[in-house]
Amino acid sequence: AAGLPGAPAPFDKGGAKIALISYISAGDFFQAYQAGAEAQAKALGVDLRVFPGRQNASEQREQILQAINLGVDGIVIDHGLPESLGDVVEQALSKNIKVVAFDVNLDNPKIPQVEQSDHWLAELALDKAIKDNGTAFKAGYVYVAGFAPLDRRNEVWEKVKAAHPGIEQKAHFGSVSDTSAATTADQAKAALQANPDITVVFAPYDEFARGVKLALADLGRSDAVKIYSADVSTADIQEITETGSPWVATAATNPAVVGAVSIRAAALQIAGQPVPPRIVVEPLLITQDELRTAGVQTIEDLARKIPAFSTSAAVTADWIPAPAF
Ligand code: SR1
Repeated sequence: AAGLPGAPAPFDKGGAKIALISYISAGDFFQAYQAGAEAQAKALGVDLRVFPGRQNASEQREQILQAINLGVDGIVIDHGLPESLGDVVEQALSKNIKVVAFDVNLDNPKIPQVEQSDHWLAELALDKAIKDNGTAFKAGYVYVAGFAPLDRRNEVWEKVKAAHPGIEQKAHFGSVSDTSAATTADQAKAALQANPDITVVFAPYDEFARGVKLALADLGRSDAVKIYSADVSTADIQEITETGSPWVATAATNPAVVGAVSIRAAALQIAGQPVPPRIVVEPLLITQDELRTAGVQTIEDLARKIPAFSTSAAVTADWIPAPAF
């Protein structure tokens, strides 16, 4: 790989090696995250080794060991189960491999944590739900415990329910797998049939929202329920803006930016430069009304309307070139 003249070693000569080790690779969010990581790696002349995630904790451990054996300079760990990663991550650190965590709490001061400000993200979506529906409604909630971003969003949901006793959670369901949307759709269908008075669903992961939307379409009830979510992709924008869609708002970052930020955090550490312990990419609220009014059909349209959506000033330096998304 080409070097970056004037950059600190090893980036001046090119060929620094970073492994991206994901727990989940399926779905729009994770594909866009990976694409952003690849774009930033290319701009830095980094040899990026991507290990696909299949929601398999022992496979992810094995991949970390493989990356150590490959002699990588850095490892980005994207989601995962902290309890199964601690010892292998320690092995990497002991070999002076720099580690960055995205959305997995490795609870180690040597490992910077990248996140999307999940508390704020949930607040944005839930403030909008309250603005649209008031403070008394029957809700469905899609949540799977054990994933750091979902656990953080859940803290906000619990606070909102405590602050507004008129918000009654009638059903809780959800599934994270390589078929999250389809499995969640089956669960949502049963929950919505059993609780026909649900008018709002908080589904803070786009695969969840897609599943709930599918269930409502199957039940012929898309006009009776509103969905508030997290995440955005071109496919999501199409589902949100289509005629009669119950998916009315989402709070999201650009996942490609989060991927790029994760690589920059690893690169800065490899170059021996400081990185803060918590690196946050700020989300924004995206509503169905705004998307339709502005004629936004794709992520690229969104980035053109809101330039801040495609950049982040987090963990950058003048020697780090901007990625081309
Ligand atoms: C299963 S965790 C899914 C979430 O991870 C990322 O933080 C995305 O925002 C997605 O909602």
